[in-house]
Amino acid sequence: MLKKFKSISSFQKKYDRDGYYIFKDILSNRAKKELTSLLVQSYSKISDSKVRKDMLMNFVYDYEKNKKFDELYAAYKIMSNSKIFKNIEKELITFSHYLFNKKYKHLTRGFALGVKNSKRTSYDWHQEQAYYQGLDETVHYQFSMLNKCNKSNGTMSVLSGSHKEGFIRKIKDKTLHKKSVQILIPNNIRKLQMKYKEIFINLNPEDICIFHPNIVHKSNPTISTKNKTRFVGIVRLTQ
Ligand SMILES: O=C(O)CCC(=O)C(=O)O
Ligand SMILES: [Fe+2]
Repeated sequence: MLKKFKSISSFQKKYDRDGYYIFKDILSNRAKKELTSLLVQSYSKISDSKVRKDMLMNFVYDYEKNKKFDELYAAYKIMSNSKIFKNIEKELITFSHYLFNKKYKHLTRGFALGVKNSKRTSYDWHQEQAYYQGLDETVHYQFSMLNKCNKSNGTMSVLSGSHKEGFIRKIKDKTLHKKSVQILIPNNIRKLQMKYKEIFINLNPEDICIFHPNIVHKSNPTISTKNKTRFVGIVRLTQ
């Protein structure tokens, strides 16, 4: 799934400084193909007819628009429990050991959806640590499952260096409704936005981003009229 690890000399310094790092060209062609076919298969399972690759973005956009949230969640479960996700997770466990010289294990697996004109699956500013309180030294990975991720299709952005704030305990729950993602936004977010630079995480389909549990980050609205949906795989590990 992952290409052979090259020595990544710039990693530690940049990760410590910025709170995130993008490993370029690390996901194998096989993994990329399997992730795309997983999307095709999973959405076909919840649909009456086969969903082709070129239909995926519009398919999810239409389901979201028609509030078919339970069906979308069913596809989400299929994907999170798939062999390909488990394999990528397994390799990221080995990879994390290589990076930090510490042992890691499964925390969660899944993916984030960004859908045009919908806020339901979109995260406002948050630290991952807010969702995993009590767990120390988690690591978080994100990778594209289909297309490039950039500002135009609402890729996540980070406040570079904000992990140095440590865990911010004063947070507000701004969750929209029962079937939307939980939003835990730091009370001092305006201050943080002034203090740290916002960076958009641009990912090619073969890249993987790692980020620190305390980096402040968020989803962004989809601007593109062509690429209406963004699919990003997520693997979270703990020690
Ligand atoms: O990519 C996104 O929309 C945000 C995802 C996120 O918050 C995460 O991966 O922890
Ligand atoms: Fe997050």
